Amino acid sequence: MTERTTARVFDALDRFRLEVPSWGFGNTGTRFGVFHQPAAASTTAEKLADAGFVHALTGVCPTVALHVQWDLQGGRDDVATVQQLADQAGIRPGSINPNFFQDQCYKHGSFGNPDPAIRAQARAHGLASVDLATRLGCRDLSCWFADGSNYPGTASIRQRKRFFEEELGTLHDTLTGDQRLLVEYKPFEPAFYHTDVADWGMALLLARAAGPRARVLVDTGHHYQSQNVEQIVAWLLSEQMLGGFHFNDRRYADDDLTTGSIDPYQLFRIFHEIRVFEAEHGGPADIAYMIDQSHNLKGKIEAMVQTVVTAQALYAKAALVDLDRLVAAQAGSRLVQAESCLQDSFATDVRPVIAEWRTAKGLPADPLDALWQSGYVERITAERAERRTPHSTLGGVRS
Ligand code: RM4
Ligand code: MN
Ligand code: MN
Repeated sequence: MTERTTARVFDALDRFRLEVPSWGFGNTGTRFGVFHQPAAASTTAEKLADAGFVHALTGVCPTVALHVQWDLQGGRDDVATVQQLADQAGIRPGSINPNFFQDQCYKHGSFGNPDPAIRAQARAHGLASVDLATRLGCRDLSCWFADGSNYPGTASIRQRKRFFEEELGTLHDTLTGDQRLLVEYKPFEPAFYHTDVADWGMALLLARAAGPRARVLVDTGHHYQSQNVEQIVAWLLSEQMLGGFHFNDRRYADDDLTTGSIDPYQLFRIFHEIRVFEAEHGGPADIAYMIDQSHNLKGKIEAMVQTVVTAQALYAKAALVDLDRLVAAQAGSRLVQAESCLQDSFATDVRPVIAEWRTAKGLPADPLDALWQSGYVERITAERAERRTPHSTLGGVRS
């Protein structure tokens, strides 16, 4: 590796930070069952401790996404404790994820619900979530809506769109400082006929209607098969509307598998689009990189560290693309030369230089190996085995 490539990778890794989800450390599964892991976290304290350990091993995960439903059930009363637990774990609260989907009242939707009383309930929860974000010093409110319908004719699609515009606007207007409202989309599940925020176009229009602090959140698993996700990313960048990501991989639907496990080239291509945009704009894009995964079979912490290491490698590979050569090849329609720019970088083994970067930062050169050597999982397994109560999310279903 030349000095120039090493410098590029070092530069890229210096900038790249990833947020881990608190819910990725608890017992979660599929709609068919949850295989309980004795080391899984069952309290917010345990989730934050595990997230802190991931940060200690990798050095790039200083924040943890919190779910109001699972981590801040006591609302304001929980703020001091959560803050203190995060301090102890050496991390900070990151994005705040309100619950617009799990309560019984949301059977027919939250912001899209035809019943004004339920919309008001969802509104109050949204506003309370912004208040929690403010108290915890969090920037992003990440909103995902399960809203939709299962049968044709059962819901007024345009009326629900209007309700969403109104409610998101109200939520948006309570944001302060540099806070942002992130609107996540998902094509189906739990709704199977129509979903109110089904794709990036709908999320974009709703975010625009909400106000200038709203952006789109791209969950990489929330697309139809074979959809070109990097094109969506490129378009959102060009519209200045890309707010962040939920990374995970998938083979079929919203599988929430570890990032890069099925199609690492896709995440590389996404990172490439971002890098080209940043190169053209002469500075970093304002993007929150977050993980949204559910590890049913792999060890929770192991899967999280593996995800971080994989994402870093793909980000570093994307930083190696020779943009001058690429631009020239594109301009001359030299297709194979242009394509090779991407493929050469993707094929480069960046692991040694990433290990060097980690060592230079005083981090373990191989975070997964450091995890295996640390005895951490064995220790928490013993500590947690006794007082285990299964943590069930989405009633056992996680998506
Ligand atoms: C959704 C989506 C959201 C997550 C919920 C629980 O599929 O990915 O980000 O909060 O699941
Ligand atoms: Mn998500
Ligand atoms: Mn999902």
